[in-house]
Amino acid sequence: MADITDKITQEYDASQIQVLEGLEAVRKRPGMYIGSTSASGLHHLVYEIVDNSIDEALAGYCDHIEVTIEEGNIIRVSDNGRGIPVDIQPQTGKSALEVVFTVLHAGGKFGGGGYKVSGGLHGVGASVVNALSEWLEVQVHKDGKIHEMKFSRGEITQHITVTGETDRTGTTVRFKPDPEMFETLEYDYEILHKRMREQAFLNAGLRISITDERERLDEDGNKLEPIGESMYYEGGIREYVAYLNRHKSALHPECIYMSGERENGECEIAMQYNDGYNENLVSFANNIHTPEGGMHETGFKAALTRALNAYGRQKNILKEGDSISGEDCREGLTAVISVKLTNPQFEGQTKAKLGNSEMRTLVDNVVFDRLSVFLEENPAVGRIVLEKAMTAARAREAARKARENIRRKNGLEGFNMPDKLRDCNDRDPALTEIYIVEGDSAGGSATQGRDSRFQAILPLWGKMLNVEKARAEKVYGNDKLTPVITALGAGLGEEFDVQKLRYHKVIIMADADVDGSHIRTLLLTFFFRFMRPLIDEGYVYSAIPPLYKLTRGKQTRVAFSDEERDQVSAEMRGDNPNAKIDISRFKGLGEMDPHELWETTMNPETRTLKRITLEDAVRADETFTVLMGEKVEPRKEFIEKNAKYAVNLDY
Ligand code: TSJ
Repeated sequence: MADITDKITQEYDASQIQVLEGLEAVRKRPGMYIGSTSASGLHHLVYEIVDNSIDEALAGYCDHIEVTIEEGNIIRVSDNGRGIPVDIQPQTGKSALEVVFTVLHAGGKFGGGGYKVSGGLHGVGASVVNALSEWLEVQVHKDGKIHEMKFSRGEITQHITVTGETDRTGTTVRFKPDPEMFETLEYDYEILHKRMREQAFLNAGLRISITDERERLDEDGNKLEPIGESMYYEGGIREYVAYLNRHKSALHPECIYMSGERENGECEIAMQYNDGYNENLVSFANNIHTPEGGMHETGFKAALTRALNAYGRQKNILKEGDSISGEDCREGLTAVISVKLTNPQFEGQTKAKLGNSEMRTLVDNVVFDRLSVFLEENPAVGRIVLEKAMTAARAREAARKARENIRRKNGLEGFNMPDKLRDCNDRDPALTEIYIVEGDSAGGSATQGRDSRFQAILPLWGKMLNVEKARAEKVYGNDKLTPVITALGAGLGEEFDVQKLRYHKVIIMADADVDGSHIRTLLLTFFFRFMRPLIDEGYVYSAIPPLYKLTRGKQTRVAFSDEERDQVSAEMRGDNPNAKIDISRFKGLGEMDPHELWETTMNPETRTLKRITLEDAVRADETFTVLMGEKVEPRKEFIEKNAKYAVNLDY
């Protein structure tokens, strides 16, 4: 008897040690498991938990998930699934519930059955979340009872306990991220909301609700109601496409939906054209966003081009010698591609690209077959789509001719710099920078204040072109943007070549007011759409001019925020509480003298630059679409909503 007890205790100890070593590894190198310990990692914890409930929904046992941000940045996730099994399993002497939260990569391995594609992908993260939480508690409603278990930093603090009776089933997890592990603990409702909406779109018929219960006060200090939204999309990715096109004018009322499956996976595609010129492809593999594309996108593009060319020829819409390229076929197209497969291979720098070539074949076959049938059955839509692609093809040809013209006029490439450009002396792009400055007077100060060895100045003035409505060839002829294109020297659109870039820092310098943020939005949108590698490779910056100037006698200092103003003012006052400190607000860059501008905003030793991220550019592009797009309603709404925050349009 003693022997047996001993043996069990020993085995238990051994597995217990493994468990602790596993979770210790997570706490030692959290970045390995959740990417980072910044805000992104913090939000990742929620996705890891929610993914488990989504798997339960995919298995067909759960149709509602609730996500709540509680006071104190505690997260609660609740579902109405079967409830994690709580009975002790003979092989391990542990419950599935305990294993899920204490063993690394345990999820998805137990239970059996379930959805064939979800295995091994989701549900691996509960123990990671547990290890990185100051505390975590889980409640399982199952078999008429409420079962509860608690943990702290991955270690059990309360074994499974029955705390009451229930007439429903489901799982609820609450956790508080560990302050010892994360740089920030503040959850961003918008980030979680966006992710939950995306998941609701991807899982048709699943309701996902999100609530932010944290206290919020209005200007008068009164408590505001909690915010939240319950999201349920019967139409799944069809509704996703409609949502992505919500600020655009669609060319055909219904989106085109296609789906199909093979033994190794399944795919769903929804697409709809709008009257704009941008391509908006959003793809997923096993509900995971793949912003870098991959095989499923490749298959889609190839089949779309083939199907449209074949249809155009067959119906004699495309004449002898006419052809439409892949890009022509995707002008003004919004599409969502979602594939599900057993063994997804995620590749690329950010593991955001799907490598499985069988998904190319699957999506290609499904799209070519289903789209051909659709066009045959909907000739009115077929004609509209073909016309759109043919117009794009003609525009592209015109743009090519315009580019050749410009080249011929300029003679050899690289000479003929814009009149307004005050170039620098150094010619090595790696060492030089260009300031694109709003307004002639600020341009003057910048030209006088700069270090002309490595800093070039290009002033822009007047109203910029509305890029949303403009095609490439108009951009070429535009007198505001041509100097930017010529000064950067790397071309435009498909021909943009970052190797030819003449400066490795492209710095937008505009006022911190509404006009300034408009110029920034315009330039970022332009770069995003026509010089994308410039953004992707991190060459674009925003200069940060100061907001305040503080003077005490002969001493002058500046401040970049209200807090800094107060702090600097206190420092300048020192021990002399009666000192008179004059505080003035800079009204604009044009108001600063060249020396001030150099010291505060241009001198690499003392300035602050904000590097523009892809996210900043996407945000600018969205703002731009709303502000300048064809649709009046969203624009009015946006301006009304943001009127009092106009200054925050700043990127
Ligand atoms: F993983 C987790 F603990 F973080 C978590 C799991 C968190 C949340 C909010 C929910 C869940 C979860 C797990 N919801 N539903 C389930 N389902 C199961 O674990 C389950 C239930 C029954 C059976 C069965 O075969 O009877 C199998 C499984 C996998």
